[in-house]
Amino acid sequence: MDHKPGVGAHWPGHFEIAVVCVRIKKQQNYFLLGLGRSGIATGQFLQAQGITAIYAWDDSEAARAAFEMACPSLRCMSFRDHEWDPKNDRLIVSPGIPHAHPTPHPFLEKARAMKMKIECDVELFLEWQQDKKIIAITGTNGKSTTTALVTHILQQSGYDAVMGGNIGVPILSLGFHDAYVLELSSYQLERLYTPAISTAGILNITPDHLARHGTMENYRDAKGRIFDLLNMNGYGAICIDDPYCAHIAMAYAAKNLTTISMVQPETQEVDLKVQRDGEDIVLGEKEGRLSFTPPPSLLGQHNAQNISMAFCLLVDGGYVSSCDFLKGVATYGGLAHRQELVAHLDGMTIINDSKATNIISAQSALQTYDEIVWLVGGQFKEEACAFEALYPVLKNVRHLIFFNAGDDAIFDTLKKGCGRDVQIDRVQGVGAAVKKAMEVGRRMPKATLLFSPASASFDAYKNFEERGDHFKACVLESPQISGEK
Ligand code: UMA
Ligand code: ADP
Repeated sequence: MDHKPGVGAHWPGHFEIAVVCVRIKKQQNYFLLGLGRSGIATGQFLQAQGITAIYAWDDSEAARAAFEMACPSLRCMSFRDHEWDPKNDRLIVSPGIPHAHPTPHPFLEKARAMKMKIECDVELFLEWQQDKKIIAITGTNGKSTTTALVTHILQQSGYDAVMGGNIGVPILSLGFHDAYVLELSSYQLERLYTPAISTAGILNITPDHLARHGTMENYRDAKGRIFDLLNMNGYGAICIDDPYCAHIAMAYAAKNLTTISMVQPETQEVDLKVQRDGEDIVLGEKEGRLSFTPPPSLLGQHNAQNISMAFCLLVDGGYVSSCDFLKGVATYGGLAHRQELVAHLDGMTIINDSKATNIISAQSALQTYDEIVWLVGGQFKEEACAFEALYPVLKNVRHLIFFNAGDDAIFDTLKKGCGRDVQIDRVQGVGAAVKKAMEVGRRMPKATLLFSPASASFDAYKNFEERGDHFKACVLESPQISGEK
């Protein structure tokens, strides 16, 4: 175990820069495409490394202006006429800008034709901090929860640990620390090359982001790349309960991997079996098994998966003892917008699960509660027939409030899956849905008002955070609750 005291200083002006500069190649030209959060952090980081050959572009004028404000000595310029030189030019691209599907960005199409490698900000981080403890987590659902949980346990156990990446904090903005916990998306993973990760985990893989990856196989392979990025002594863990993860576990059998399962497959050997005993979680077999009650912030079968992954990464990975692990789990407070408790009122429990941006994440919320008033709607990503996957958990729903005017096929599919005793309403928008839910929830003896939209938020909001904040504001401003928070 490595419990070094924190260095405690951020990179600008700190003496370690002299050491790390060796790794960030100064003689190269850096081209930054996409100047959102990660693009700005990359510009600032490269400047702090003493690099001057930085060229930046974003298709949005507002983003270019914000970048020039954040990096005053840099000016944006289009790369349209640039002739790429793979030896001397590096192309650092925002994770969200496509290079293949659905339509490649024109600069990237040209760059690829000239054999340019497409990298992202995390690649610079892996080169820069390759001697540090780096724990990386991916999966379709549960990445942020597991990343935050792992970071919390490390911090509680005395580590100078920080988290970043897809969780919303550009990793290059974090400065020097002893341990980094990285949430990695498939968008980032396919732009990473340096094997510098100490410990890596894949939680689950279900259909998502198919527009960007083209096929499910491409999406799966992008996720699997996390194990290519393990360093020489690297260790990984993977939950093999879906066919895509089972495939990856086989493909990377030569690596030092622990397999996890919650469904006890008979056909495949697993290293860590996870079971439920009522509310309790039981990790492992009879001998050496660990049994504990999760805190209210980690209820449900899906969180048992997240906790068991954290266990493998931290305890099997040699970072903390089982005892410190349990202490950390017990004090984990949860993240906003992931089955977040908003209020208890008149017997109602009100939950904000705005981060449920696909069917499987909503499914995990629907199976966690009962007597549910379910608020569902937004920019659906999946076809109507895919919503049939929710039929088994609709038994927990007493009242369904569908808040889209369109999407008749999805509405009809959900309606068909609800029992005869389920009330169904259709309204327009989150505000109207909250109003209706508060009315019906109060008349029920013990309702859970569950805002778990099973959709992206981009129809009406900038992101899922803004949507969740709007939901919470509607709840807190409703006549039933204002004045008695
Ligand atoms: N842009 C162009 N041309 C294009 C498309 C985009 O110039 O054709 C520009 C946009 O104008 C924008 C920039 O590219 O200024 C990209 O902005 P962004 O919001 O996509 O990127 P960042 O702000 O750098 O955020 C990225 C991640 N975004 C995506 O992967 C889409 C963030 O993940 C991440 O938290 C952040 O880096 C810090 O590491 C967000 C996300 O939605 C949360 N991730 C997806 C998910 O979780 O499902 C994968
Ligand atoms: P991600 O970062 O992968 O999107 P989050 O931890 O933010 O994952 O959770 C997103 C949504 O998925 C939330 O609605 C949450 O309740 C649900 N969820 C969390 N963990 C899992 C899991 N292991 N399997 C399925 N759904 C999950």
